[in-house]
Amino acid sequence: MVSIRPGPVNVGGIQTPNHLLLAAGILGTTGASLARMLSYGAGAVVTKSIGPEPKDGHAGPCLAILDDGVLNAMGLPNPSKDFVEEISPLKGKPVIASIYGGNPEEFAMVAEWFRGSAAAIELNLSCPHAEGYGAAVGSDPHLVEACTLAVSRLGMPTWVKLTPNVTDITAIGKAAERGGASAIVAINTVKAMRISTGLRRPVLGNRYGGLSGKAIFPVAVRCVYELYESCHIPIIGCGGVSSADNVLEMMMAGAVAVEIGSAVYSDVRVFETIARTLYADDGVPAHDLVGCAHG
Ligand code: RRO
Repeated sequence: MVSIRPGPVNVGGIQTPNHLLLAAGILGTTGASLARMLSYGAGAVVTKSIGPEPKDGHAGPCLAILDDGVLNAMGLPNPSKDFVEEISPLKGKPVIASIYGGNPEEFAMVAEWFRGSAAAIELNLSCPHAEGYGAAVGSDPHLVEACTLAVSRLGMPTWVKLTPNVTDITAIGKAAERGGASAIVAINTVKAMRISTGLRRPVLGNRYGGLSGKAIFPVAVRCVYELYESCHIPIIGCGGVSSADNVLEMMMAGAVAVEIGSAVYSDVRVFETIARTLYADDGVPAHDLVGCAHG
């Protein structure tokens, strides 16, 4: 397996010590858990998504652990503006605030709360089960462009996390680019469901949820590959990454870095585990690999 030379990386307008970032929604609800993931080798950490009003989330069950993935319908639970104080001790660290809103004004308002405390903003335009939010907004290129512009014009590095649950993800990526995004994050979870044959009912309280983990890695690679062919801004690969070889594959598809989520459930030190095989002082520069699978 090829190795990468270690060293600082510029990821969508922020400096990180490596290519391995913590994805939104995993251990991102407290400043302490985010600090812990940084101390365990995450190059940057993304918070749980924060919105304009506090939200309790969907009725349970909210999570189902499957053979090759995780199905969730948390329902955007978050404390809204109070979360700003939660991450204030991490000021100056590579913390990215994931935010959601129902329109450009709400996105701009929530992003503004994090000015000075977050290194970048990640727009959640992709949660698959949030009425009026997430993919409900992020499937419309005009809304994606407008929401992205409302945040990018504030002057903070602006990442846009895309849904795979659309016919043409490149149309959404290009809309984010037109809106001034510094980077695209691909992908959020894949809309999915399971039914308990014993209970004859859907497993999740919300019936539908989002699938993450190893099962969606090929979908994520396909989306990164397509976006690389159509967009000119950096792409951060996300979805089922769980090994150093997965990181290389994402880079070859076109990702400059990756976000890791579900793999943290089975190895809380997955960043160090992956880094041990991914990096070597005599490795190749990462930029030699980014997009190299394109002909
Ligand atoms: O909170 C959730 O249910 C959730 C979010 Br915000 C998201 O972006 N993706 C997902 O699968 N679940």
